[in-house]
Formats: sequence, C-alpha cells, structure tokens
Amino acid sequence: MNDLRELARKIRVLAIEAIYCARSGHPGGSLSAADILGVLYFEELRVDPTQPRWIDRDRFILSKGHACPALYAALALKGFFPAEDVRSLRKIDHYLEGHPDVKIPGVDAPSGSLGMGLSQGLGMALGARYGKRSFRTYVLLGDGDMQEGNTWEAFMAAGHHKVASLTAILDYNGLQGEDLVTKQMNYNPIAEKLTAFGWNVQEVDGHNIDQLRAALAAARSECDRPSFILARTVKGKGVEFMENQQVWHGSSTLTNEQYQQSLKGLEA
Ligand SMILES: Cc1ncc(C[n+]2csc(CCOP(=O)(O)OP(=O)(O)O)c2C)c(N)n1
Repeated sequence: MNDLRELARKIRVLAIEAIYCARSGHPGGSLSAADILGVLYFEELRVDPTQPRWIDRDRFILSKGHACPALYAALALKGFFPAEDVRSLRKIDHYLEGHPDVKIPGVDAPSGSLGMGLSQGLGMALGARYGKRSFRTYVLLGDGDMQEGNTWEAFMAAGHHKVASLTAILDYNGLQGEDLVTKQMNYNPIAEKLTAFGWNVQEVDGHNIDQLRAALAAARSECDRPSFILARTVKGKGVEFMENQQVWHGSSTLTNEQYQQSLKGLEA
C-alpha cells in the first residue's frame, strides 16, 4: 500500500518534470489520474514490459490522451522505457509525443481526440471473446470523453453484449478547460444511466488506493456485466497551487519557481 502511494507520487513527479521540460502539456488531468494509473500498472494489469506486444497482455487505453505525461511516467516506472525519456516529452524527433501513439512501448491505442477510447476498448474486449483469449481491457475516461456520442454507443453495446472483460474508469474531476463540467455539458446522473445500460457501476474516491483496488477486484469477478468505476478525483491533485484550478488544465508553461514549488509539494 505504501509502495503504491509512493509509486503514484513518483508518477506525479515525473509527469511534472516532463511538462516543465516540454514547456507545455496538461498537468491538471495528469495529476488527477496518477493514483488510478499507479494501481492499474502496479497491481491490476497483466503486462510484461519485456514483451510490450505479448498477445495475452491486458489492454489499457488512456482515452483522455492529453494526460499522457502520467501514462508515460507509469510506463517508464514499470520498465517499458527509461525514466529519462519522459523528460523529452513533446520534443521534436522524440518518440514520446504530446498524445499517446502505438509506436510507444506499452501503448495499445492512439488517443487524444476525446470520445474514441471506449469503443476501441470494446473492440479489443470483443476480440478477446471471439479469439478465445483471457485478457481483460481497461479504459480510462475523462469528463470530456463522457460528452462524446461515440462513448455512449459503446456503453450501450457493451451492456447489451454483456462484455464483462471490459472495465471503464472515469477520472471524474469535474473541471474542464473552460468551466465546470456541470456547466459546460452535464452528463449526470451517471450511475443511474449506466446501470440502466446494463453496467455494474461502483463509485470510489479516485485517490484512495484501497477503494480503487477493491473496485477493480469486484470488476474482475463480474461474470456478465461490463464494469464502470466512477472515481471522484481532484484536478491537479498533489500540487497544492494547481488543485481545482482550471488554469492548470493544459498547455501550461511552468515557471522555474512554480516547478520547484511543485516538486517540493510532492516531496511532502
Ligand atoms: C474531440 C475533442 N474535442 C476537443 C478536444 C480538446 N480538449 C482536450 S482536453 C479537453 C477537455 C477535457 O476535459 P476532461 O476530460 O475533464 O479533462 P481532464 O480534466 O480529465 O484533464 C478538450 C476539450 C479534444 N482533445 N478532442
């Protein structure tokens, strides 16, 4: 448990370093997703960094692709590539682009255009069913994904086809680039909607390792329903001056002082 907290902290540190070095990126949504990514990569996902394309690996899609600094940090800490590489985020001619791409070891699907991840994940999960493979598929969604039509078709189809090997996790931080999600385009009440679509819905504190762990275990033991984990999070979590501050959504240039302050906060 302590280890997972420490790993999530390291994900945050590496993500902030990457964004600082790149002078652009999305800190708010990277920090809110760090605990979820930590539990997934260090406890849940059956993956092997020495064989990134192993056919029976669990699949993971970061549908909110703009949070890739945190994904790259998790992949690096897991051993898919060196941690130093993360600091070359968004550099021209470097492979760690500003949004995930399948040429990056450990990345199963390209993302960045919101709303694509769940249908891709559903396709992978159906591929496992028809190919008689045992891998599971996980999709991390952001509020922006929930406002795209494609996502709702996938919710409907996965519920109808009882795709139990599919787990969607929503990083529900409630803030977007422009405004509060509830003001921009409210999609609540989400639990009721997805239950009606045939999903097993659970709600957790997305920064509570125990709750995340229990929800993922419950999802794994579901036999005939896809699982949705509504993870309540704080945008910018872990760096005090960024928490719940819309301005830290994206394309952020951190001053040296802000960078030092972030690292100091994450040391605590
Ligand atoms: C289809 C599409 N429209 C617009 C964008 C631009 N965009 C990037 S991030 C973002 C806001 C996403 O909000 P949210 O999912 O809440 O992000 P988080 O707080 O999790 O970082 C938008 C509109 C996009 N990437 N894709």
